[in-house]
Amino acid sequence: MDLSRFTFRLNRFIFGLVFGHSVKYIIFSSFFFSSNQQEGLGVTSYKADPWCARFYCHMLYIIFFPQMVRLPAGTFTMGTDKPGIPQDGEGPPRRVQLDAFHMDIYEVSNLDFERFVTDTGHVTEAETFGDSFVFDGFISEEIKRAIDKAVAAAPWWLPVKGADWRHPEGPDASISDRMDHPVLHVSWNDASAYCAWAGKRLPTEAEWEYACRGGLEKRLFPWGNKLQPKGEHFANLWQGTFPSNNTAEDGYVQTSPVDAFPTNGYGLYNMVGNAWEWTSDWWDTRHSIDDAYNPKGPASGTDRVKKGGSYMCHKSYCYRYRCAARSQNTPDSSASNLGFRCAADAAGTP
Ligand SMILES: [Ca+2]
Ligand SMILES: [Ca+2]
Repeated sequence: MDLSRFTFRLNRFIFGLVFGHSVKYIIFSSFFFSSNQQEGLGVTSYKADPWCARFYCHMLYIIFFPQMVRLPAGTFTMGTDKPGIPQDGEGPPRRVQLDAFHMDIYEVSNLDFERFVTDTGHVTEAETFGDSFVFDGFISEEIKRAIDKAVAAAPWWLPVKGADWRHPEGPDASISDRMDHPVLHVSWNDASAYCAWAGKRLPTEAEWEYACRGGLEKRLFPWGNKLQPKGEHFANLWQGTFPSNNTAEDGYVQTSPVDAFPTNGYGLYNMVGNAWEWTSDWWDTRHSIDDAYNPKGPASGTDRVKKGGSYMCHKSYCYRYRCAARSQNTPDSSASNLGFRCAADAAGTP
């Protein structure tokens, strides 16, 4: 463990003792700098306001709760020669070289997204369309009675009127006790708008997979090849029988806080499981086996790539909580298990 990661964890531990988990978010985010303008990586510009203390509080926040890590330049094997789901285009394996870049440590949380919406007035596509897809096991009977259509290939997905990021299971749901959970029901377009506001961008699929692997080469998961080392859970997935029985042995029936479960070797949380994460690439299942340098995916397409699987993934039907695994949705799609995190260029670094 390097010094910066040790300091980060020590600081989190001390503040965890002083402040409750959600209280620290309220104190450091909502109150002190809820009106701050973000530029660059969110630390470079501040609105003039009478709260000059905000500047120092923001700096403290950045020091004690850093939001991004710098991943070193490197070459890695993207994809796999042992695809779990071959039709997804998990192979062939190919050598990919990347420049250094920054990656969000956490999935973007409801609290993060609320700051964005407060600052910009952004209306998500789910809100514009008036509905979004929700797993039927989480929908109240009252709302379920009003739904008359489902997805033939996946009947557990139901379009729920009034489901959006503030109401993940429908209009009678709330996120008030889930502000540190990943934001859901955000389309690729919404996610791109958030990252642009934060002075960032969505990661390419190659960057996401490189980040997922955490410095390990040709492993299934961010932490190695064994799903549960020493019987411990390293990600928020589905235990039991999908879709009828969720035993939640990992502690969570639905999403978990964005800082739950151990980090990978790059200090990143929940790269697999919890919420699916959008990437900037267009979807295609055919890949060149040639070596690539900072690849950005196909020039065009109809769907965007998402990575990492979610709290709904079980090996029996969605063995996609592996770094090489991938899936896709149209850029205006949203659902109750799909979120994102942002990346940024590391200017001046090789
Ligand atoms: Ca779970
Ligand atoms: Ca995730």
